[in-house]
Amino acid sequence: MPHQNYIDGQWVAAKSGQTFESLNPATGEVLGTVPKSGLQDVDAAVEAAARAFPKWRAVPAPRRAEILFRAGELLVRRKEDFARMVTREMGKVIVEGRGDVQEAIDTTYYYAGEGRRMFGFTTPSELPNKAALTFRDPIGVVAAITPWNFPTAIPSWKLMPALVAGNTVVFKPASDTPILGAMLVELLEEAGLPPGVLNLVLGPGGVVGEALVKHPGVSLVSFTGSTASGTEVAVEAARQVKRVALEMGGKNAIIVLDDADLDLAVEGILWSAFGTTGQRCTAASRVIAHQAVRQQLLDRLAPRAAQLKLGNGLDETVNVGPIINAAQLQKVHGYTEVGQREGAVLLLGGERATEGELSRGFFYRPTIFDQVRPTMRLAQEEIFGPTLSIIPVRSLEQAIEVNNGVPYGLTTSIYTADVNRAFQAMRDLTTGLVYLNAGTIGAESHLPFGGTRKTGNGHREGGWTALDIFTEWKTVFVDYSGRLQRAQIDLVPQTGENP
Ligand code: UN1
Repeated sequence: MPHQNYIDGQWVAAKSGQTFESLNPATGEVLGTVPKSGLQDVDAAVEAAARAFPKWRAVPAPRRAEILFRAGELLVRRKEDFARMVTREMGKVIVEGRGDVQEAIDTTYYYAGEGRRMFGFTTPSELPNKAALTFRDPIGVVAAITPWNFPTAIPSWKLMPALVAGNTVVFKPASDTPILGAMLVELLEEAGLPPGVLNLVLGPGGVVGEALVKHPGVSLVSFTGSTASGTEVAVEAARQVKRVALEMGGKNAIIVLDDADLDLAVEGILWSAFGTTGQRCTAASRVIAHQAVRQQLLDRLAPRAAQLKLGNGLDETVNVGPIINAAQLQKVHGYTEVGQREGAVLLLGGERATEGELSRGFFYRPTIFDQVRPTMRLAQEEIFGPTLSIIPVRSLEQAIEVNNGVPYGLTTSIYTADVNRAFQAMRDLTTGLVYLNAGTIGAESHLPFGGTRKTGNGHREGGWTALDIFTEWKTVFVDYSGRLQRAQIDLVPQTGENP
């Protein structure tokens, strides 16, 4: 089935007529052909979004929200179809495919609800007979540039708050998961979005993404992807004083203290390190283990990791799906070589899995390195694959220092039964998310999501905080005194009488 761009309410091919294929990373199967768009397609989409903006911003937010509620209902009904496509196009196992879609459903309903909230503030004025109030205004045309690892959830984090707030959008999904991008747009069209309000341009990030970021008609770029690409986005956006919200890399850790419930910690580590084949910004790629329990932990963890079943995620018995593509597989294996060169001890995996059907896909064995030092590249750089480093430490303080001593700051987990140490950790861990006695993944759509340091640029997606990305404050003063009143100058005496 050919998929197309969606511009100004029409499904259209790329102006150049060029196409590319979307592949199943588990099997190599061609899932469909999609437009390989260029600058002209981006121009047409941005122009359509700009034309639609004045009308869309004038629609009352509760009415905009009704379209989102309908989209949420449609997604509930089609959850299984979407989930199966998530598994086929992205590779994650089917339970996680369902989770991805559920997160999009939750997010869609949440922002539909915002249509009847989007609270502003009112506050007293310093002058009599004067009111002060604030409104959230939409910003304009939003470019939503999204990654392949959560092909429905992450687009929903951007599209839903942007739309409910009255912006119009040009959506550029990752070129590894274009069909899911098109499916999501089809669903929103069916839910009733007017032409031009949401536009889809498929194609490579280096062309389409870059053109969107550079386009003077785009007022806000919301980007999730690598820190390298996000930095380019920020530099270009700065030149044009565009609003920009970035969600980028992670190097998340699970801290296991000497009083931890080790069985519970093992479950959290397996899920966080090898779930989604480690391809989450929230994946755990470090375990910072107290020396007193490190060996016991490894004795329980390694055999369990070795038993994880690799394969096509549509098979419900499979635990770990493929890596997204050949380049990522190469990168992940490159880090195995880096770790060995740096002198870390390879305990498990470290190679491609090619037996039987696996040879058709990009499979890599769950990999564990022990005796990793915090300064090694293995312990500092984002890998985005099923590679876990065990870093021994001797105290909570050292664990916190190691945790915080990386360029990223998305999520941390700590296993301990000691309430004093738990609160100390909550205070001193400098990541955007912290989990107590749970792994590093599991963020919920109605709470702020984002990270410190090079993980982001200070914004938080999810929850009410995403509205700060997709709106700007307008402060309004209403003077109903009928005379000139000068702020800061006409000081009213505290007796209550006007001067
Ligand atoms: C991501 O890793 O890119 O907490 C997003 C989680 C998910 C979202 C992850 N709810 O892992």
